[in-house]
Amino acid sequence: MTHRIGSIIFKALVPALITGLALCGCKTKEEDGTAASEGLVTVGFSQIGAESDWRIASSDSMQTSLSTTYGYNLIYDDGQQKQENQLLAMREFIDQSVDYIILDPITETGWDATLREAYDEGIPVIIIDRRVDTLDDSVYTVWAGSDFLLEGRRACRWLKEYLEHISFDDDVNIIHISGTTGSSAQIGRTKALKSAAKKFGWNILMSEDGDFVQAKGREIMEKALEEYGDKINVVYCENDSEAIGAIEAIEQSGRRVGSDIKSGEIMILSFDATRQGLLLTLNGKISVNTECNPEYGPVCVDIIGKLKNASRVEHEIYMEESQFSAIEDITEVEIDGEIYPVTMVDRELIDSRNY
Ligand code: GYE
Repeated sequence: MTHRIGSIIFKALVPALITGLALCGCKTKEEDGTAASEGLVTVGFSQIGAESDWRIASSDSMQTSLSTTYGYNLIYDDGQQKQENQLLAMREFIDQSVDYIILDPITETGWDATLREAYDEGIPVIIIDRRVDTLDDSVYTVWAGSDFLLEGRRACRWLKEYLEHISFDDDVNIIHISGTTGSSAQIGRTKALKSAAKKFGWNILMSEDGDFVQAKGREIMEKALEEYGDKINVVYCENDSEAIGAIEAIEQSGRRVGSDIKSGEIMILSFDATRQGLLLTLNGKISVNTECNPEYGPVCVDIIGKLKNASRVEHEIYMEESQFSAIEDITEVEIDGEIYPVTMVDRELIDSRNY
């Protein structure tokens, strides 16, 4: 009975409510999507996808920092590894007149028109992690990310120091599993390897795009082992996910992974330094792991805070990064006169890793 009365009252009220809304020209909550976000800062975030542990860590960081608890309404869009999806997401953010747009661009080119639209609409765009290559840099407000070329140079310099340390005088034969072609992380890390190989006379036997994905890392390594077998002594993986795949393939083939390349082990170099990558570094399967910091949430909060207060924000912000190894002989690397320490990985460090 109670239920029936309630339902009658409801039926009577609905048309009145609809008429009321129509008369005042108001939109329903569903129509404008803002009622739940009133008083919050609305941020549209176009993420690349979920290809690696690093990427998942970066999404987590953003979702934690830009949550309603801290005054944000985060509209998260997963681009599923496609630039066209990211462009669509950006257009939607512009149509919704969000307060800020955050973009992690899959590749560097192709963003000019959409960024210009956001600029013309007065929506500040924060680019994180990878860079955009635009005709005019003022179409985005700020870029915060890593120095990928420096990361690559640190990795290659470590290898050079290590080879000297063990007096390795055989050929250095490298399999290069690169990241997504055209992404800043790939461009920088690959450039560093190519120029080090040229300078130090290392051979790059094979160079293939592993898309930052474990399965592709494994596939490329299987192919490399078939083609080059015992010749291979070093694998340069552009992230931990690819390294994990490469290690699986090497071990499956009966070869050993490790830094003793004089005795036939295959040495792995990797990037990111995720918890899994650090575990493999601690047990010697990854010889050196050059860190790439995925914790963009707090960085974005800081930037938005400054923009809201009209404080000065740098146009480029670099993330702080380290380099990890369990090989105690190399304690630092020098690049352009600058000394970069190599941190010894231990359990405590791994336990304190969030990702
Ligand atoms: O190294 C890789 C990820 O752009 C720095 O993308 C990022 C890279 C990272 O999928 O794991």
